[in-house]
Amino acid sequence: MSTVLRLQLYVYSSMSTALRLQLYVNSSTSPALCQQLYMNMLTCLVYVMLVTSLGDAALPLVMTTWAFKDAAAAAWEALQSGGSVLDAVERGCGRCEVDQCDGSVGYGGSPDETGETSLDALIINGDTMEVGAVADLRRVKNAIGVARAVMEHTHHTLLVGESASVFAEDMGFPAEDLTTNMSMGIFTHWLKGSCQPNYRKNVVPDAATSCGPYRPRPARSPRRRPQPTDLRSHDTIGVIAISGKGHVAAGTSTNGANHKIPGRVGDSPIVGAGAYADSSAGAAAATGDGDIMMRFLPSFLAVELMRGGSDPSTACKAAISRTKRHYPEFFGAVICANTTGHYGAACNKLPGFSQFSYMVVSSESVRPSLQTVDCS
Ligand code: SD4
Repeated sequence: MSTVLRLQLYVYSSMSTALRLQLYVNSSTSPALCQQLYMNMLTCLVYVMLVTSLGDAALPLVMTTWAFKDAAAAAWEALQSGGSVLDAVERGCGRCEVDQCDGSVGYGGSPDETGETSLDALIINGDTMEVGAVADLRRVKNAIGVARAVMEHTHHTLLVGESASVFAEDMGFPAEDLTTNMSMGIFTHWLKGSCQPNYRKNVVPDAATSCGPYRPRPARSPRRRPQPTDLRSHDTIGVIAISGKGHVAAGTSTNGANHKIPGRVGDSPIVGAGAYADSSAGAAAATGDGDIMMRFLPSFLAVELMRGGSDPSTACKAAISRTKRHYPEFFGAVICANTTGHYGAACNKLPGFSQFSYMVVSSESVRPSLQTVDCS
């Protein structure tokens, strides 16, 4: 057979496998058959392009919520220097704790009703399903480090409040004042403004106009107060790290919500809410209104959907839609990645929040690249 044309097409799919399409044509092949073969090949190509367009896919992969570039770089650097995915998550979150990312991670942000900053953090090992978390942590800056210490030096999953701080000090974390001029300024401004906004409802004096102390309001039908509106300025860091061998880890760190009631714990340190990872499926992390989002375990839901075959964007969207069904006005976003290195994100569209930014680093990009997704 005299080959007159051999057309080869290699397509590298997202799963790090190469697809090779070859078309052999010889002089006895009829033009009609040639055309048919060529069309078939094009169809194949379109199919593969569709599959690969679900998001760039390359491992290892690091993803963070928001435009936290330095945190993404720190996580990536940890992987590149031989660290584990847990190291990457810890380094990424830890970077934001030091940098006080957006004022909503680490010390000196989100003063509570008494002016104090407290921290929430979580880390999860998707290989072993070990989890360490701290909530309402006081006096200790490195919340993600303490979360990891809970995972590695206890059989518990979550430590909270003063006892978590004592645990941290015992583990060698320095005790420091988390208050800064900035957090004090936010707090005094809030006090001067009659403690508006706040998270109280059905109390006397009326929480919509006055500071506390509050008592329950003796009313027959509790009045539903709308969710405080200008409490969106909080941007938790969530980090997902997936190694070249498919080890998956995730974590979060945040100082929660401005003017929260002391003792309040958000979604970030709650496994399945703030983050989730399972090396047999993928990982997800959430940011936004934790009081609402934690009721729906969006990270767990997204990972389970990816396990069932959903692509990461679809899984993230479904996690957002589940919450939205009950709370159409909630503020939130989710990032998702599966074990093949596909990733995606989704967010709930609100006035003033139509796009969500997140960072991605992979063996393809090497430097953190800013990605955005349109909210819906
Ligand atoms: C919380 N989810 O404590 C955190 C805050 C946050 O973007 O993510 N803001 O509710």
